[in-house]
Amino acid sequence: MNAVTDPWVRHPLAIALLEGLRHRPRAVAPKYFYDAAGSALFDRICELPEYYPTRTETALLAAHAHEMAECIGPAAELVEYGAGSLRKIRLLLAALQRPARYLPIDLSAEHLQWHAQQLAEDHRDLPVQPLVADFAADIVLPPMLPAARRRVGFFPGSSIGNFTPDEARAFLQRSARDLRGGGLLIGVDLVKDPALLHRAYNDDAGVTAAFNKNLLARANRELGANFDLDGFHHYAFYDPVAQRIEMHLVSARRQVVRLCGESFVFEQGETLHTEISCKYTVDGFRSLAHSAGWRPQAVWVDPQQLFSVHWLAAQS
Ligand code: AVI
Repeated sequence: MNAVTDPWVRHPLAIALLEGLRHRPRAVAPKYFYDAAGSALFDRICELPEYYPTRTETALLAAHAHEMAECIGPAAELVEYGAGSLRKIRLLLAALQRPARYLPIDLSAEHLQWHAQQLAEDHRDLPVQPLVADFAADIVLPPMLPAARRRVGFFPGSSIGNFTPDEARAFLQRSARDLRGGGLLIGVDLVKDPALLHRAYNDDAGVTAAFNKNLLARANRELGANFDLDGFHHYAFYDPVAQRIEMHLVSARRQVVRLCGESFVFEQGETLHTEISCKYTVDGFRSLAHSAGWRPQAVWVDPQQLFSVHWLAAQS
């Protein structure tokens, strides 16, 4: 089909999937998991007994919110990257002095608008301005409000792990530029026993599998593709050398999938790589942040050393 008449030419998921399926090994970026259904599945993952990051980070935020608020300072404008369901910011807001504005950024428009409205209703004095944007690339933030003293980023959940270390450095460089004069409070999952990591991405209830397959379900819903969800297996493993989880969809048999007018053959066992989730040591993350132009300062780690929250100060 010609590029001008191709109806999919402006659909980001179509562009990413077509590109990802044409190349070997086949891969697509994890940001495409998050339509409304994917965001809801991710919320369920966060509640799973096997998925320790959410409850561990939430406990760190709850226990140290006042120390974190001291680092952030009064009258700060908060920019949350990948805000999701806006749960963790509530713990910080309870401790912050006169926050000037809250700018949650997410790709999932519906999910973001709904949760932003709920939060605004619970914090009537706080201007809440949601931004539907992809922070994997440059974003344009509105000018700072006159009442704001500094701009501070909040990036919880170890979503930084879904970038390769090079992409993570590029994100940290962009955020250092956007948040100049302020800081970044960021959650980072730690290197640990591979068995514990394996369980976190292979839960008994199959929610992570459904989240992974939602990518295919989304292609069927939005692009009229004909992926057979039972024809692909969820496959997630920890690579202790690369210190990362890899998540794949593995074809259960030889099959042909139609997508946007093109046919794609999947051999039995062929994979579509859907996500990486990099794990860091505390020192490894601090040196990555330093190399991106931040000054790493306080770090909070739980007693079992599962998860870390870092306060990075921007160069002024
Ligand atoms: C959003 N992100 C940090 C999650 C993670 O752990 O990498 C996404 C996820 N994938 C499977 N389970 C959770």
